[in-house]
Amino acid sequence: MEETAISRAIVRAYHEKLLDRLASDVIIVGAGPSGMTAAMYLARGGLKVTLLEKRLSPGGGIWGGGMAMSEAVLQDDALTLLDEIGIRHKPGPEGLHTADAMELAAGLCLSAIQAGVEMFNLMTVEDACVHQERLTGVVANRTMIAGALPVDPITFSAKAVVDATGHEAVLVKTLRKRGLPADCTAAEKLGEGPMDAAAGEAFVVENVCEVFPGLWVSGMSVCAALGGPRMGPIFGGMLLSGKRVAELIASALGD
Ligand code: 48F
Repeated sequence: MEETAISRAIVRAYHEKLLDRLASDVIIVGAGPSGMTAAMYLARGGLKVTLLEKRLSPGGGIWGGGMAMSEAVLQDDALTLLDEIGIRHKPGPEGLHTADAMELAAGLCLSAIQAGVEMFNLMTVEDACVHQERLTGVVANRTMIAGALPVDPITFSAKAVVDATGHEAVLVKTLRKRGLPADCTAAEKLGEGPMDAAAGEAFVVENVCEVFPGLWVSGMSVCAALGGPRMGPIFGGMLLSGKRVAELIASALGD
């Protein structure tokens, strides 16, 4: 076997995938719990879903649980979703439940990919494409290049984009920096509030929305975009927020 055959296999497979995914139905930015859940449900619904993640490993904040103790805490509402994708859980104190953080991160990742999601890691989204006051895609670069070298990014287009970048709310901040949307009071409140676990968990599900034409927020980005409270290391709201954004987008694209 020639070594170049190995290289040829990588280059061909990767670039076929990349070429195919320059245009998608939905782009999810950020492979945390909310982004992977949203991606999985949208792909299960038959949409072409591409997920861009800046780090090497998908999973976002799941891996470290709380203070690097790798257990994910979840509430009753999230158990059906865990059961659906085969992630085991145990009863914990005061009506809460725990799941192994590694199993949750890996299980969500596998379920999303097996549903048809194409994930690109080491891909940092740094800007948005906006045409006639609608978000039409994202601008991305290799994480190793972004901000480090004078190399231009490339673009990915989609009918709908989800900012699932967690506390960073990268796309929301990018638009806001440019004064978009001009009439959005929500954007003026950018930045999450102090910790209130119960209120924060409800907020990330109830306030999932299209913050700018073509751009939805899910997970912690909802709080960062709309001024909701942070909630610390509890993950049920993130999963349910991802599911909610998938429902809203499926319905919007179906109209
Ligand atoms: O932070 P993250 O896990 O977001 P989430 O899905 O869940 C939040 C919880 O983990 C945790 C919590 C609340 O206290 O329970 O914080 O809302 O995942 C966000 C993902 O987005 C990636 C980042 O590496 C992470 O995997 N990300 C961030 N910025 C970019 C990005 C970017 N510019 N381009 C691509 N990916």
